Amino acid sequence: APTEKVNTDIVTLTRFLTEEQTKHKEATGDFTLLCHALQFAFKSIAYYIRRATLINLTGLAGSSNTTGDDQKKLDVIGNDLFISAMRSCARVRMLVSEEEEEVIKFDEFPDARYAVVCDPIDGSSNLDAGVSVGTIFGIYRLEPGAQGTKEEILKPGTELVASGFTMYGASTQLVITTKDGPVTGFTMDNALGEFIMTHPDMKVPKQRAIYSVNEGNSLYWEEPIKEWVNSLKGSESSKPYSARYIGSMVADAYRTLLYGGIFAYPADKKSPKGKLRILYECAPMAMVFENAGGQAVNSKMQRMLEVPPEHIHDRSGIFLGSYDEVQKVIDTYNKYQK
Ligand code: P6P
Repeated sequence: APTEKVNTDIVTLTRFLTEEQTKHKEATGDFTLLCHALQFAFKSIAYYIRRATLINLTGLAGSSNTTGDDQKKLDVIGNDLFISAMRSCARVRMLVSEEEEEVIKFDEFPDARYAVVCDPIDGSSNLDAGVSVGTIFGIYRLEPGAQGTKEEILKPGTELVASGFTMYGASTQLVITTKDGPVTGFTMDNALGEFIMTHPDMKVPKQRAIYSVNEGNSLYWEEPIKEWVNSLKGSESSKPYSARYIGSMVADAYRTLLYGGIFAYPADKKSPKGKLRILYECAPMAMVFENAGGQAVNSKMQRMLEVPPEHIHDRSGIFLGSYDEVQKVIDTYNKYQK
């Protein structure tokens, strides 16, 4: 009897990283070891999030982070897991985390050549409601002799060597890209405990009538943004767009990457610098979307990847998604610049 067609040539993240390393003759393997530590951090965070309700980890941890948000126990655990994973691979010189006011320097590894920026559990305010949350990360290469000072990490996203995110949703999805490289998606197989390549060479659709923005802020928006959003609501000659807003950046970004459309968190009169962070939210996501054929700009319509942060928790407005959809915002904004 014919045997069931079984794919015996499964590409795991581990195999993908090995294949990537062999493409670079000069590679020392440091980046690969760093990515294995990242992989373990994602697996452990996924494990705790999946069990959070069961072991009642969804309450408040009684402490608050640098920005004063109520810190959930899982925020603390996610941050601690991430820090120990980055320290243990001995390939990271310094780490910037959304949960840490200052840079974390790993002085025990003075010759380590990488810096990592991360938001260990972005969207954590949604955790109790069971909404998908995620980890966003970026990897920079430091100059030889770097001391791990905060000035060394205040770089624009154009200097990222890799970035991506892991979404803890119905399944655990990892999206990763390298500078000028393709965007690759992996899905966690819980039985194997492995990330399996499921989305090779991801491309964001060139256009899609979906917009994702918190219209509760529209009172504070600048005129061009109000006009742009209103233009999406249809007229005699154009069908209205669909509105989709989860309120968790990784979930909104992942849907936008797969289906197309635009995600926006504009800077506004209430938050003149915007809400989302340049280093560990805007820049890593911008590189993913540019490498997938999309665009990412800030509230002045500057290319997001060229905007360096003034300090490690610096914020920015952001418009991210299908090339043509971001272009619509740019074109509307430019009408006001004459
Ligand atoms: P708002 C979650 O708190 C977060 O940092 C992002 O994940 C998300 O995109 C944004 O803030 C949601 O902000 O103001 O719409 O609730």
